[in-house]
Amino acid sequence: MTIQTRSTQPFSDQKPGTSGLRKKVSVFQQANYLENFVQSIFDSIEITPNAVLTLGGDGRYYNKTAIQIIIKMAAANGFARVLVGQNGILSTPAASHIIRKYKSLGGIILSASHNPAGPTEDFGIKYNTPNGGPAPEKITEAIFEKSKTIAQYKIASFSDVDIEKMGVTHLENFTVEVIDPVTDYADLMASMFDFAAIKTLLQSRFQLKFDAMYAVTGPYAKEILVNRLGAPQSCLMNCEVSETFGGGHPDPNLIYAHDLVQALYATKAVDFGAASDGDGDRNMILGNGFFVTPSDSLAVIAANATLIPAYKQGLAGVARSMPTSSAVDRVAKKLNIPCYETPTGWKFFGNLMDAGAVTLCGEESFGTGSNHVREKDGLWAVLCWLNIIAAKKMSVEEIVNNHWLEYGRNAYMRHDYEAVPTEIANGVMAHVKAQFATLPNQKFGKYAVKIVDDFSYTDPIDGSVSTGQGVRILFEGGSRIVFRLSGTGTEGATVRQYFEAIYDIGDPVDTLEEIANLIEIAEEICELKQRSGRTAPTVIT
Ligand code: G16
Repeated sequence: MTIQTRSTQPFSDQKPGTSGLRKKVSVFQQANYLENFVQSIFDSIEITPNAVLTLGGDGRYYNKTAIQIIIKMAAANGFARVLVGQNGILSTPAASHIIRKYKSLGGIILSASHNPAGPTEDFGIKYNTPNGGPAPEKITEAIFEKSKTIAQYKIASFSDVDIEKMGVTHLENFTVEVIDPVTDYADLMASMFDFAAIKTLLQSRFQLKFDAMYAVTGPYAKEILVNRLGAPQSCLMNCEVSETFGGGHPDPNLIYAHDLVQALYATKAVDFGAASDGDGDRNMILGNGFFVTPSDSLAVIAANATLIPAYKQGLAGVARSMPTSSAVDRVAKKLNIPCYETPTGWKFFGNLMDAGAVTLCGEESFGTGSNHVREKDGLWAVLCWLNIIAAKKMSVEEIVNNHWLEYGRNAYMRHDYEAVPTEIANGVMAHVKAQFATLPNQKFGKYAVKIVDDFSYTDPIDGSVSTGQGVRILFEGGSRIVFRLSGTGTEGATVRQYFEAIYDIGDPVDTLEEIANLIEIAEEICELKQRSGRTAPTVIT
């Protein structure tokens, strides 16, 4: 094979966000754009002899083109072997598992997660380290620095590798192995959960619906839920992977997973519903006519973890991102285990899991996971719930209501204002920060501000510090408002507002009123509607 060194010019916009580099497909299609970023990754790591690269994505438009380019660049940059999912498919949690299982030097995952797919929509790329998790900030910063000065990249010339057929292609001392994307992951799930109990549940009158939103989890759900657990084929909704995700927005929430919501709210027949996102790491859990907030889902899984074979010895600790409600903190307190509060971004959980400090982690943004991989894991969360339901023999609603009776309740809501012009969004955040000196002790009706800060985090394992991770306004009694700019949007800025109201055991509960009060106070403090001219959030979850 011939290796070419091609000249290139840097692009100024290759700073990885919360979860890698996400841009419109047309941006990635610019000459050398993808190549520059991939070379910047390869220049930021040490490629050892015999190094293996895991490669795959969520099946969205441009995946296959990108995979052929990356295979050729991996060959030119000294990798010995690339493991690529058949048809370029690997869900994010499955990629994490493959990286770990086959001791890869790292992985490249091609996905823009829950963002829509297609020629005019989004594409994304991120690098995961040998632990299977997203690269930590010191590596993503190094990649960004390299991208600013890159002058050349290396690429091998050979014909495209057939990634539709499983098998091995040898190109001199470089090998490409096209692997089954599902089996290893399905085997891992079978080793963790009580499949016999779940099988009995699914073969009873219990009805399940799983919505893959035309994205990557379709084949995984089919293998696990239908082939291995015996659920009827009719439990699968939108399970054919399409390059455009069926023209939809594969974000598993009450707005975008409307087919599933309809199935669970329109009839009494369906007991349990779940959806996953573009790359299979997010999840939404529904009971009949009942929505489980992601924060509550994490708390319920933590409280019942010992019912699941993989966690029967108990949990080492738990972690949640800062904007996630503190429902899981209550469980940790009762179990007498540590609970860590990290910035938004799954990468912050990696060190804690590697050090054995935590077993379960979760985020309000529909992400839940454990130390079985180093990514959040949508189908794993679905299996946690099925295992817990099978063991407790209760409905989703009963499980959550009993949880609130035992631990108290954290009412929660998030408002997203998407595609806000960047200067306006920055102005809103600056306006809030300008009030840091005056807000403490200020009263908004019955709500007295206790603490205001811009969240910063010192990693307890390696001591690295991350600042500017979101503004927290904490009221006497524990209610909170958080303001953050999203790190995953691809158009303008997304401003997120998070609201949490605390009810202790026995408190009278009026979640709607408390959250409505916090929403009003938030606008008074940040003036987002006033400054942007928006009248309502784009998405409410
Ligand atoms: C990514 C990260 C998550 C984060 C989410 C939202 O998820 O992995 O940790 O919570 O983005 O981040 P932001 O609020 O900055 O938009 P995914 O599923 O998009 O990879």
